[in-house]
Amino acid sequence: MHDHSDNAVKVSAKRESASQSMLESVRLGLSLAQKELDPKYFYDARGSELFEEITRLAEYYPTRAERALLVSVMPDLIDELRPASLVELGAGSSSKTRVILDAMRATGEGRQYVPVDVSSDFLRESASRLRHEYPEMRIDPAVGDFSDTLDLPPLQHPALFAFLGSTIGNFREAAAVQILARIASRMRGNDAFILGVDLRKDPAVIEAAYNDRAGVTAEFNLNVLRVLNRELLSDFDLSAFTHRAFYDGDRHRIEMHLDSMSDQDVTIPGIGLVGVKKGESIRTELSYKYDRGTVDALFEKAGLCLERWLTGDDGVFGLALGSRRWGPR
Ligand code: AVJ
Repeated sequence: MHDHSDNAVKVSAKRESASQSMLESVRLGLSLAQKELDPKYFYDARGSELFEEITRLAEYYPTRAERALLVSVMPDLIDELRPASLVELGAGSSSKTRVILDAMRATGEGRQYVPVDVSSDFLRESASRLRHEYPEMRIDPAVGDFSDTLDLPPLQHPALFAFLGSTIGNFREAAAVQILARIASRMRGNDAFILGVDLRKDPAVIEAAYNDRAGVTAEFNLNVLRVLNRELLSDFDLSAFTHRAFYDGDRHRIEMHLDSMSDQDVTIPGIGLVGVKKGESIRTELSYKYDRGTVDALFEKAGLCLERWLTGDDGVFGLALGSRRWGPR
C-alpha cells in the first residue's frame, strides 16, 4: 500500500541528490581558471519570476520576436502537421505555448501537452492553469533536467517536440547536439521538431538585451548566488559582486559574469573556502546566437533534417522545423 511516508522519503532522496549534484557542479565550476556556474541554477521561483519580468522589458526582444513569429506561422504549420501532442522543453510560463495549443485546438486533434522543466513548482502551477484553459487536453508535466535526461510520459503521436526561447543558446555545441539527439531519439515516423533561436544581429542590440536600464537582468544574475546560499548554505555576499554582460562577436555569444569588487573568501560547506580576487569574475551564462548554417550543422550532427527555416521579415528570431533522419547519413 502506497503511503505518504514513502512519498516523503522519495521527495527527500530526490532533494538530496539534487543538492549533491548542485554541490558537484559548483565545485567543478568554481575550480576552473574562469570560474563558472551552470545557468540552470538561476531558475528557482524568484529566478523564474525575474526571467518573466525580463521577457517584458523593452530591451529584451527575443520573447516578443519569437511570439510574433509563432503567431504568424503556427496556424498553417499545425494545420499541416496536425500533431496530437506537444512536448515542450524548458516550458516555463508557456505564454508562447498557447499560440501552439490554440492552433492544435483549431485542428480538433490536439490531445496532449507535455511541458518539461527543472522548476517543479513553476511547472505544477502553469500545468494547473493550462488544465482550466484546455480541458480537452491531457496536461502531463514532466519535471526533469533535459540537459541530463528526457523522461517523458507515454506520448500520443504524431507528436510535435518544441524547444523555444533560444534556450539552446545556453549550451556549447557538443551539449546542444546531445540534447537535440536525445529529442531525435524520442521521435517516431511523422513526428516533428521545432527549435527557436535568437539570430545574429547588431551586437549593440544584443548587448542591450542583457544590460537593461532597469537592472532586472542584474538582479536575475545575482539571484544565482542567493540560490547557492539557500541550497548549499554558502555565504556569498551579493553586494560584493556586480553584473556584466557582453557580446563576443567571434564566438557569436553573450557572456554573463558576476565581477568581484574585492578580494573575498566564500565558504561553501562540502567544498570549503573559495577565494575570489578583486576584479575576478564568475561566468554565469553563455547565450549563443545563430544563423541558418549553424542550426543546419547542429541538426546534421544530432540526426535531424532541417525541413524549414522560418524567420520574420525583421530577421530577429528564427524557427527551425526538423524531422528525424532515418537511416545512414
Ligand atoms: C532563457 C536562456 C533564452 O539567454 O536570453 C535572459 C536567459 N539571460 N537574460 C537568454 C536570459 C539573461 C535567456 N534564455
